[in-house]
Amino acid sequence: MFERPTAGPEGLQYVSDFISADVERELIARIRALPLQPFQFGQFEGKRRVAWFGYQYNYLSRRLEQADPIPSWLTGVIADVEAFGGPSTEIGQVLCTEYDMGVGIGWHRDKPHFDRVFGLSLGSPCKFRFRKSDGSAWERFTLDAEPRSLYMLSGASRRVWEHSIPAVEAPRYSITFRTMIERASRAAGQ
Ligand SMILES: O=C(O)CCC(=O)C(=O)O
Repeated sequence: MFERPTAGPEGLQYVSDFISADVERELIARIRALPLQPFQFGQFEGKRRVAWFGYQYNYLSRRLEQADPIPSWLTGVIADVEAFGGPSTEIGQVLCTEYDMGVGIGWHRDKPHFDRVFGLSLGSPCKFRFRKSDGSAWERFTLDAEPRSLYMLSGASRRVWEHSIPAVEAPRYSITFRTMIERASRAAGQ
C-alpha cells in the first residue's frame, strides 16, 4: 500500500486507496453540503470553493484566526491520517475544497503557521505539480494524485518546493489536514 515516488521532492509520501469508494462518496456528499465559499486572498477571490475548520488564514490581516470546530464526520478519517503520520501527529486544521471543472490552484507553499500537510483527493484525478528553483532553472516533478489517495508534504517538499494543480478535467474535491507548527515545536521541547 505504501508507495514512495521513484523521484521527486524529499519528504513527499503518497499512498493510493487510502479510503474506500464508499467513504469517498460519503465525504464528497458531506463537502457538497457545506456552506462552501470562494477562496479569499485579501481583496481577490479564487475560483475554488472552500470551508475551513480549526483555523483559517486571513490574507488581509496575515494572521491565523479561529474557525468552526472540526466536524465529527471527519473524526474517523483524521484518526487514519494521524496514524499514517506517525507518533505525535495531531491534526489542528482542515480545509475542504471543491474544484469545479476547469479550476485549479496556482503555485504556492502553505503558510508557515502549519507544519506537515496531508491531502486526500476525492472525485477525480489531478496533476499535483512541484517546482523548485536552482537560481537559473526550475526543477519540476508531477505526482498523479488519484481519487481516494493521500499525499503527505513534509521536509523539502513542504518548505522548499512550491506546488500547484492545473485546471482539473472533472470536478475534484480535496480535504487537506495540517498539523500546527506551534504544537510541533512544543512536542519537540522547543
Ligand atoms: O487540493 C489539493 O490537494 C491541494 C490544496 C492546496 O494546495 C492548498 O489548499 O493549499
